[in-house]
Amino acid sequence: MLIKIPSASGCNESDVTPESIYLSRRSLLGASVAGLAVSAMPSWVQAAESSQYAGVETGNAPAWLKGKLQSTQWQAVTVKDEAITPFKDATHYNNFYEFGTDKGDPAQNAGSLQTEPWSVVIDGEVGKPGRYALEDFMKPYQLEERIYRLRCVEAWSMVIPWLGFPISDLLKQVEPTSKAKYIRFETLQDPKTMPGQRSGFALIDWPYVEGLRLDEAMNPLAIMAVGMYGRELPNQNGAPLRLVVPWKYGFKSVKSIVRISLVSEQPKTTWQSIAANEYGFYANVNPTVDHPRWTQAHERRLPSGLFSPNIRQTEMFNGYGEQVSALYTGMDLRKNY
Ligand SMILES: Nc1nc2c(c(=O)[nH]1)N[C@H]1C(S)=C(S)[C@@H](COP(=O)(O)O)O[C@H]1N2
Ligand SMILES: [Mo]
Repeated sequence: MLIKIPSASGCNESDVTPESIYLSRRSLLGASVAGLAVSAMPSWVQAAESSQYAGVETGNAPAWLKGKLQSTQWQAVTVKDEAITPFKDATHYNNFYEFGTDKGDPAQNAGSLQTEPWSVVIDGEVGKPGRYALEDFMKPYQLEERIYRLRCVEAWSMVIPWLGFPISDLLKQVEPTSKAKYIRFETLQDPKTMPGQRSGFALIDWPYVEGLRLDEAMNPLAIMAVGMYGRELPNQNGAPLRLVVPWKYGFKSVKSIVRISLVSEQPKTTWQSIAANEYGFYANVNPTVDHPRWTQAHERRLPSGLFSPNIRQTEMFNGYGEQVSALYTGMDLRKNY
């Protein structure tokens, strides 16, 4: 479900919104215009330095992002009657093996990550290859808020309000050639600031790599995020730039990206390289295909404790089937897990 909250600027939503989302927002608007009009805009439009969410640690957004936070115009909510995960949990229960393998390690260790200056290389099958300073790379993009479920392959989940822009906007900028069939993303490799790469968590052949088929990347739900909870991304969540693909297991959503390549062959991705029988390239959330060592039928929604485990049924495509199932027509999702 996608809910549109109108912006203050009054610009036409079809100017900035992919059509499929635009349409579902419209049908919803038709149903309850009055109810939606009340919360007219994200609060950071009024007060750019503070978040509308409770318990959010104040950030220190770089200059290029401050302006973008103020002009964030759309809020697409894709969860209904599900609470947003508290900021504290979303930032202290992480997977980011470059900073250690325990859930608390990234929060503890990722302070060493230097996110300014940051540059992004665009290469491969593109008309406009190059290395861009992040502030230049980001110039064309209008930020949107997307409230999405995040389902880890380990069977826990959260609901996170991201700030980002559709990958389809990025693809328009870089101009893929006709040979481009996949998009490949690479995380920073810097053992000086990433202790997990020094200790040589021997399983992983750094840098962390992920990828999507080009049509998956074009789906309006697939975004590149630069913020969450109305502020910049905390380092442990993949600052300054990460992928968010809500219908796939969390490991597809690669963090701290330094290189984006358009390629003709399916890229070799990190978890698939480690254990191809457990982690596939597609990694679509699927309650009917179990991990070899545990069930994927249900999940623990964080915060979750001994006395309130907060177990939920896992949904096909993490609840986004209406928007994405057509990408997999005719594919055996048991084989292509
Ligand atoms: N570079 C990199 N990206 C990564 C990971 C990682 O270890 N390294 N872990 C992945 C996994 S398994 C998950 S579930 C999500 C977690 O994102 P979060 O910590 O922001 O919730 O990040 C993904 N991206
Ligand atoms: Mo994960």
